[in-house]
Amino acid sequence: MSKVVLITGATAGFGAAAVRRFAASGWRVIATGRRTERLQALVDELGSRNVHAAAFDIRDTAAMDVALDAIPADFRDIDLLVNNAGLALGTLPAQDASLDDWNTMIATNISALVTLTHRLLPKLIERKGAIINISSVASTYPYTGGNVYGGTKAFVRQFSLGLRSDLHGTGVRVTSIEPGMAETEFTLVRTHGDQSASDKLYQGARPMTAEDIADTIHWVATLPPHLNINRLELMPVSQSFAGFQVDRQH
Ligand code: NDP
Ligand code: 8X3
Repeated sequence: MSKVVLITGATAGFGAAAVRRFAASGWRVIATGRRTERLQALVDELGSRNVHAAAFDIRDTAAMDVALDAIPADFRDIDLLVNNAGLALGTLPAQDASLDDWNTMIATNISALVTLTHRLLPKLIERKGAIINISSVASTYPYTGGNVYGGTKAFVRQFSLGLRSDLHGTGVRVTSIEPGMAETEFTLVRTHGDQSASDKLYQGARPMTAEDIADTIHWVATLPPHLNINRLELMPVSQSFAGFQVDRQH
């Protein structure tokens, strides 16, 4: 019987590419996200024997539980959880940022991720499975306007390392993948729908692609079971680090 992966945030970007990558190598995939029509398009493209669509807002724990209870028998033995759903909202410095945006990021990137992980841990332990969490380079390198987004991704990285420790002896593997700039709908969402801002950021920058990250997730997941990648940071060649800033006015 082929393995089963549950991928959150499967309606776009890394998640949609990961659904295709895992389905192509024979995994059965539970694809989640809010946009039902996009999930259905994946089922139509890849087949209902290979993909089960579970549409819910990941911040809604009751809806999550209904969706988990409705997973068909063929997809219930989950071997891998890919916690990918997430978002950045806004690029303003903390003093000008929206508190609603901050709370949405915390609810999605942290609270929903830990809730789903908690729900699936018994099954993942039973299966000697794996968890791959999508963090970000923003978890390590601060930048102006990254405030709460970077904080949520630092949580994801540290939670991943903590899980490794707690799951010692269970055979469950845990990885934090920390990508830099990749062209997806990420910037469109971050700018509240400003397509020109998104196009401008990626234009000429040779960003990573969703497929680059999907291949990386798939590679981590298919390593021999005695190997654990703890953290994996990757960037496009065109992106690197900037220096500190110094204020000479005050
Ligand atoms: P996209 O915006 O293309 O995809 C985000 C996915 O998250 C969508 O499928 C969306 O589904 C889902 N999602 C967001 N909010 C919710 C919600 N409330 N309930 C259910 N699903 C939700 O972005 P990426 O593919 O780029 O991002 C994937 C992950 O990678 C995120 O965690 C992001 O922070 C991280 N990341 C992205 C980088 C980049 O440069 N692109 C770099 C580093 C990390 P829907 O809207 O249908 O619900
Ligand atoms: C997304 C990468 O550099 O925009 O997590 O924060 S970055």
